[in-house]
Amino acid sequence: MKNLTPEKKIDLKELFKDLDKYRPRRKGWVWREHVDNLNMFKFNFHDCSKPLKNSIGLPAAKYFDNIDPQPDCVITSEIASGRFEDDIRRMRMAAWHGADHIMVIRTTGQSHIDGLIEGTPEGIGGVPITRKQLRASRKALDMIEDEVGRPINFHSYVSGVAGPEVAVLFAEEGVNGAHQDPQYNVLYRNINMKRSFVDAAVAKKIMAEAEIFQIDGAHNANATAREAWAVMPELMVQHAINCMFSYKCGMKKENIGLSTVPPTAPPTPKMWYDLPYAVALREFFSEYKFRAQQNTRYMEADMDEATITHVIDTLISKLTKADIQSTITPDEGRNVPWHYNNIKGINTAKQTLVALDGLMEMIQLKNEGPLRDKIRELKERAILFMEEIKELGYFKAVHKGMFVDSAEYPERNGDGIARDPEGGVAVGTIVEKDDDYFAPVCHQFGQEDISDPCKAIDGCTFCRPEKIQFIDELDESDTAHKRLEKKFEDDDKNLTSPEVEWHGDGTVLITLFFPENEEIAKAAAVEMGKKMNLSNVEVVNTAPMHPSEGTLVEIKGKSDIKIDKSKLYIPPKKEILPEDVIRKEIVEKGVKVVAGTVGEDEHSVGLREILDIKHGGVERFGIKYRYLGTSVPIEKLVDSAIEYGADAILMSTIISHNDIHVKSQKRLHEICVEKGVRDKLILIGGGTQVKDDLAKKAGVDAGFGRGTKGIEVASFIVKRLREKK
Ligand code: Z97
Repeated sequence: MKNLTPEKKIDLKELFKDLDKYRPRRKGWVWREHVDNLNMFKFNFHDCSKPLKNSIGLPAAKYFDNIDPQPDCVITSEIASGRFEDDIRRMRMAAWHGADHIMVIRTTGQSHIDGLIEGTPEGIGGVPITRKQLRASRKALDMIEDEVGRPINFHSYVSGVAGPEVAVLFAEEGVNGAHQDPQYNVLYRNINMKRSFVDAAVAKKIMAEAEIFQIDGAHNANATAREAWAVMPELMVQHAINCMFSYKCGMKKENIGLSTVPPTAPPTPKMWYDLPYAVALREFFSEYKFRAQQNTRYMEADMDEATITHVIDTLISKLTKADIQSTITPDEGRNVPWHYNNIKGINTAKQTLVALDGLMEMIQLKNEGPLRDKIRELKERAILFMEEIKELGYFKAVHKGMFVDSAEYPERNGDGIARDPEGGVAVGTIVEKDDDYFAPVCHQFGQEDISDPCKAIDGCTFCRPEKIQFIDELDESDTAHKRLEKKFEDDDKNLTSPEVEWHGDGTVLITLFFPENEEIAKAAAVEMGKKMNLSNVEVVNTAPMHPSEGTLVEIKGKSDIKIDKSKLYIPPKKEILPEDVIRKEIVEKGVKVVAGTVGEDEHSVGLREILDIKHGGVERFGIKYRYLGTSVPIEKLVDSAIEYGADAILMSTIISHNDIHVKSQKRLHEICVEKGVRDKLILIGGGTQVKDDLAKKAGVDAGFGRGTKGIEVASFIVKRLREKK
């Protein structure tokens, strides 16, 4: 496989080639490489890691020499479009923004599938996935990690009654991280609890051998409980059960991660709940890793609200030194995780963590007062909970509905999730091992005292991966190639269309404000979408600004317009010199300009913006100017330039009927020639209708049209002065 280059899209046909021969190049989880005192531009970072080879920095990076510092905490992106062939592009975009943990999540449960189809029922976006999908994703990530210059962890779930088989598949295919928690299966998927723990023991053993990093499922109680903050004590107990069970199955503590979620969201007074909880967890589980995830329980459709909660949650991660910061797409509440929203989530985490660099060197959490009191209280409640469970036994405790009760322990509302130890999916399927039981596979509960159990079959698939059976596609009517036909066709015809998750899905999001109440605004917005020829128009968010004065509405819809790329006019890129270079040369040379609006023209705003320091005009770069005002005779501009010793004339014409702007430019050039100063002066024409090519034809050096920034003019002057030397 060839290396990726930033200018080129990933070649899916090439990616699929020889997949049967692909082998993952490493196993296990990789953390970021911390750098002590990282120097970037004029700044020093204390909590950052090795920078990327290729990346896209935060929007403000352009003011800071385009640096893109990477926090030392792993950043996760959850990708769930349901089509791995489209997800691959999203993974690449995510990696470029700073994600090094790519989690594929699904919208329907793998846990509902009882056995392997081929390889696994592991699904993405509700689609059962195959070895092919895992392999193609991991192979693409190999290339992507080379491109960005940092290892990327690939992650999915080991759950359901097919959990052990899924674990085998993941170990074979180089999956680096996985959720695994038997309590998840019991509580949320109603899998028989005995079966669930036996499966978990097998799965965890395999994961341990493959060094797969594990994340538990305690956070699901936050998402399920009626009052997500009331379950804090029990969550500690859930974490404890899974941590110790995993450790006893052979997992290293550093490969065990607690999945934590700050349980509240504004308008609650978040710090009173979320901070003590996070600190208490850190203290109880100091030997384990922390995967912090933002609160999604209270997220609905407002992107800004979700983002702000994410920032505050990330502050808590920083205060308690989380090892992995998960990011949810802020559109999760709308159930539309789109490409660019994955990136928004990653940027939110990156921006927050970088901004908080060094925070814990400057501040300290108080060891007395309300924080400590709350921590103590939470710990006491958790210990009491654990003691009751120990007395009852876990199975009986679950039977009694002790978990996910909406009251804070020891109070109980009696609405917990109760499961029957003799019920649930796959009940009665545990068979005790015979004394002479023998399984010829490594990393499983076979005959524990045999060192190489797979010798009997001449090697298992862990020892001899060439034995792995690779089936390209299971369902001939729904193959990756078939799904990609439309894309390949568009590529051949040079067509492009908007998308949010799948190639050319045509989805667009439109923001509208109506001076109406919410009901009218919603209905009007849908009508607008239809009149804009969109199909499947749906309101995804409304925000009343006032009960009657106005409502903001966001709609999504589909467009079938395709754009022919070969017919697009793409203006040539303007090469602008860096700010500090412009400033240095201008100050050295003492550049001066004369400026004015010519003809019968009283417009001055545009030209003033190009001149004044306030909005980044040429003055900002050290250019001195003499502004002559409006309706200036062209001759006066030239005389003034001579008298002032100017290097350039900036002549603006806004009114442009009869091509007056072109005529004025021609005149300016001629007067300068007549007065013998044409070689000395740089002549620049500006104005909304001005075009560079026509201006040059008229005899001036450059023309700047609508939307020009001061830096473009300053950069042009510097370049021209260099040529004149
Ligand atoms: C997260 N944002 O990252 P099924 N096992 C455990 C789980 O927590 C989950 C599954 C399996 C969330 C998204 C929520 N967790 C994922 C311990 C799901 C998935 O195939 O959907 O039944 O299992 O944690």
